[in-house]
Amino acid sequence: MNKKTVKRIKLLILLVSSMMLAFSSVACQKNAAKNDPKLLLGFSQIGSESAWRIGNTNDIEKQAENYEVSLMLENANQKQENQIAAIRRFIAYKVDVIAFSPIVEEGWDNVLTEAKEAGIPVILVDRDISSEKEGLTTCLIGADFYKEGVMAGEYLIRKADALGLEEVNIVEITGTDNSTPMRQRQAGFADTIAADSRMHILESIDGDFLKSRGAECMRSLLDEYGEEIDVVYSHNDEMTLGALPEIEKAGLQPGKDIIIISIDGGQEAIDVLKSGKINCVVECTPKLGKEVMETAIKLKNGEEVDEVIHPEERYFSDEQDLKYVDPRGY
Ligand code: GYE
Repeated sequence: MNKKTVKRIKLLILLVSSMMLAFSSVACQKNAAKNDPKLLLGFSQIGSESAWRIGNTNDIEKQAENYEVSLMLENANQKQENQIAAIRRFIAYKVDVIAFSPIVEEGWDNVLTEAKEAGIPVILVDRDISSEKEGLTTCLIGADFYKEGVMAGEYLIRKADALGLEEVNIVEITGTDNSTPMRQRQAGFADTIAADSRMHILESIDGDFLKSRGAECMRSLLDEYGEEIDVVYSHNDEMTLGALPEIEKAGLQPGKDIIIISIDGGQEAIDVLKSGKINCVVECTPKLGKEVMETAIKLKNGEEVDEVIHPEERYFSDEQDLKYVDPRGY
């Protein structure tokens, strides 16, 4: 090899190695961008029992995308044990923040203590927990269910006045036993009608927020009380939509022979309200995703968050002009 060739080979080696270096640094940068720590949020959803719940899941997914949050979403199919297992997986995975909608209020102390010990903040979405222990969760983002019950009760008092009713016999189809919306929708309604001596609750029966259970409950209530029933107060649209055909099968007209009051305000219930078979629907919005993402980001950054965030809610009823109700989106 002459000197020239050796020089050329050296140059080539230099060129190739510098190209390799440049290439690997680009690769490195790419990798860094890919692993750029996005907030990792574990969310345990209750299930898919209602249009409300499906709307809530969709909104959380949509807002996670908007806020560029990596979402680990787990659906518990209506079982508390599945939610507990999901939260344990989130802890093992070392997510930045855990959010969950507790199906019932009791029974979370152990798993939430584990989350606390792992230093992972927990956001309650939609429903609350009940615990003797302090500091297991950071905040609650969900509706004021007590106020929803109050709105339902106030509507009924106005309706009874308008119709000049002297006795008002009510049957109540309640949501999942021991869940926050069940407890508070019941309490808000009961407290509101308590001072009105016309009002009597004949029976409260557990419909578990399910359409099929709403139908079953209505059949058994009709068997028991028949035409004595003046009002059905149902804790969600799904159960209401299950109950209505049963009332019709019994030869009664919902909305006329029986006053129907529902909660959620999904599109299907609003359409039925417009047709006159439901009298009042109290709104409960499932669109909690934006607040959840903003709160999770604050928690990751170690910022203060509000302890309770309640969305604004209203009611729709046969006292109003319903022509201009916006599409509900759930
Ligand atoms: O009303 C019902 C759903 O927790 C507010 O759960 C929620 C309730 C909602 O299944 O439809």
